[in-house]
Amino acid sequence: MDDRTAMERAIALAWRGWGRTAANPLVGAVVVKEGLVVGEGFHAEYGGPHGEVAALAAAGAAARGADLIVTLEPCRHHGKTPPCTAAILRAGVRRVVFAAPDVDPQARGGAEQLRRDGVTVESGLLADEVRRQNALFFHRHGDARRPFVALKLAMSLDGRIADRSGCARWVSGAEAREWVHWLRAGYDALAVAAGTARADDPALTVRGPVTPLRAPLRVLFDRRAEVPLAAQLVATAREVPTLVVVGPDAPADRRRALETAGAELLAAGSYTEALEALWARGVASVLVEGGGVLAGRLIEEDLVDRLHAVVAPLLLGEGAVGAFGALPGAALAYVRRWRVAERRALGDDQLLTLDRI
Ligand code: AOF
Ligand code: ZN
Repeated sequence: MDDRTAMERAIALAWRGWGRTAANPLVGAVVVKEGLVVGEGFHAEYGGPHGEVAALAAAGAAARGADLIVTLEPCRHHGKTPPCTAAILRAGVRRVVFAAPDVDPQARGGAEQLRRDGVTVESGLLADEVRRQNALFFHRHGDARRPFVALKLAMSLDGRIADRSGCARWVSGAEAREWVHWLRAGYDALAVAAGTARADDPALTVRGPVTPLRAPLRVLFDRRAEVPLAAQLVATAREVPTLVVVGPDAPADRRRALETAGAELLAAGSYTEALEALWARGVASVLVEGGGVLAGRLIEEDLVDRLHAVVAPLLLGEGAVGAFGALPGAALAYVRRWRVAERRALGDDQLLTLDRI
């Protein structure tokens, strides 16, 4: 197995930690000796063994003189677990190939350490892919003082998220809907606007292939605090943590009613302010699932880091609900182009994942 194939395998292994590792990164590793895989592993859970350590344990004595291909630079710190650099030395690994350098100030610097100890170290292979895989982790250690914001919209070919009567069940097919549950598992919070809570009455819980280590906080953007108390989000607020972002002049009686129902309230005058408050509360990533007006506003205010468009094979036509609300028109010559991070089929639907450049 060559380095690139091994790194692809390591990236695939790393995804198995999705929903279980936050605030830590997704990390996969493969131990290769004389072209053969002798061990592999991944970081399976926050606080548990790192990907490198899992792979080395699987390889056992075969790791001596072998190459370690790992998605992230090995750590050199004593955190929840001992340094990976020490485990690598102890195992007798000859060469380490990692994709992206670590950015955690406590953990970084492992490459330098390993070189000093006589290990051959190479980096950069498939680094962009690993950065995309760990966008939430890198964002957390960046200087934005707000959560990573992803926007997920299931839309028709003509960019509509609901028909002219407001019905959105279902634009996308079963496979795409299962993927959304997988996606939800990796986020600290899941958000919708009040209009969507009223029209679709979503539960915003994770009911898919991955059970997250911690259930995501549900966030409702409801400036006027007008969500019906019978809406699922409010009615189950005692079982699943729910936060309602209201405007500064939301009626006091409505606010009280939401609090009595078990929701946490946050008053904010703008989306930026709301996101900063969420960040301060420990929310480092939010998946926004609609509706179109909220989506348009977040795009307009340049608050979206990643956009997942699930395009279904249908057209909803005139009068149907647009995916980006009243997003102001832009001149083609100046409009932002997004970077394509992923495109693949989800059943009959097409997933297009775009990252903000
Ligand atoms: C992981 N898993 O596979 C690798 C990590 O608190 P600790 O001790 O688990 O350390 C977390 C830091 O270690 C994390 O922020 C990252 O910088 C580094 N590498 N972490 O959880 C792994 N390789
Ligand atoms: Zn480590």
